[in-house]
Amino acid sequence: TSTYDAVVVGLGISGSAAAAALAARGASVLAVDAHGPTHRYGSSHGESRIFRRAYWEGTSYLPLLDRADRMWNELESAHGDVLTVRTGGLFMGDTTEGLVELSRSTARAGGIAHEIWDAAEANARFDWLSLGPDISVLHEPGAYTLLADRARLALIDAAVRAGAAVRFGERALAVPSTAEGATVRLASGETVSCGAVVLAAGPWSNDYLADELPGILRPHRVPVYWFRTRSSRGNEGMPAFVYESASGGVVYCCPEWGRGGREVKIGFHNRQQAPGDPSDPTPRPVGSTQQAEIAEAVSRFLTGIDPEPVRSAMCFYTMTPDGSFVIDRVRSAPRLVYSASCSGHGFKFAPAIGECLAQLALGEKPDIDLTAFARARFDVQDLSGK
Ligand code: PYC
Repeated sequence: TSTYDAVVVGLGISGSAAAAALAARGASVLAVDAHGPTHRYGSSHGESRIFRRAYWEGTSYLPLLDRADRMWNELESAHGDVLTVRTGGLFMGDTTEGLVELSRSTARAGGIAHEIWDAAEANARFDWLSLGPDISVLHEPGAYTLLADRARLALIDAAVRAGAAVRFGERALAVPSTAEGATVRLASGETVSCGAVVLAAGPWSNDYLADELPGILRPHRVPVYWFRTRSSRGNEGMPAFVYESASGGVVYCCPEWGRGGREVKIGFHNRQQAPGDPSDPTPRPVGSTQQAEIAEAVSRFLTGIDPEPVRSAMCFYTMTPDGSFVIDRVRSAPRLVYSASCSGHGFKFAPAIGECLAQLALGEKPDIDLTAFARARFDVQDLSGK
């Protein structure tokens, strides 16, 4: 039996970051993923993600965001290749309440540089935008786009350079643990012993944590679309953005760096699709009603974008009841630590979450207070549906 200080289960963005953080601390690490290095069945694949700090979801995320921001920059310098594109970000919506007002309140509380524009000003600055007069805009110049696949591979690279062993196509079947350590039974037949297990299994988290988080984690398949810009300048100068319409739809957009700089990725952030079963990785075609809905949203305010999507894909959002994260230790098995789900907005936090997981696994107190993300907040609710 091989022995490690820690085994990481899942090499999505959080597990990759945890493996890098553990190895950087000198721990011996094995990290496994059931699929290949660039598989597209989970939640971490694709070209781009938004990094933003004027977080409408609340100020409790700011310490993790600040730390993640610093760590993305350090990773990019150490890796020596482009991992971020400095696009800035626009957050748009109804003037009186909602996403813009909440983003503004976090920006003020966190001292985050921002400007508030009216629709006419935003429309004048960006010829692809045609906002109605009731829409206000928060511009966060420091927001950016993360090159998602590259960033994840850079973390895996950092983990390997620091001594981590990484295995793809290797499923962890079970993770029994004691007070002193844990065992990981692998599908290849090997059993590995370790001081702690980091569970970062994204939509597969219920395979390991169903007793710890009964009924709490709900994986949903969410469609993502790519559209072409109409301008000969492509997506040059386009910020990442999120738009909340009065009817409640929240649409996000990332300019895509590759494919000649002509495409943008767009999707609904808050539309819950049918729950999805991550044990079946067969790609699902996106339904025509869903395509029509997103095309309608695009044609409403994005006059510089052709409303016919050129491609689509599926991604998993693993939702918790409050749309936040769960980062904790298993109550009855403290040698098992986890980041179980990020409700569709966790990618940007990954280096900071990975560092917290590494600290928990090594028995240290995380530098960042994780109380807001603790499992205990669900104790008063019976979510099991039994
Ligand atoms: O957190 O900004 C975000 C986001 C956009 C799409 C999915 N998550």
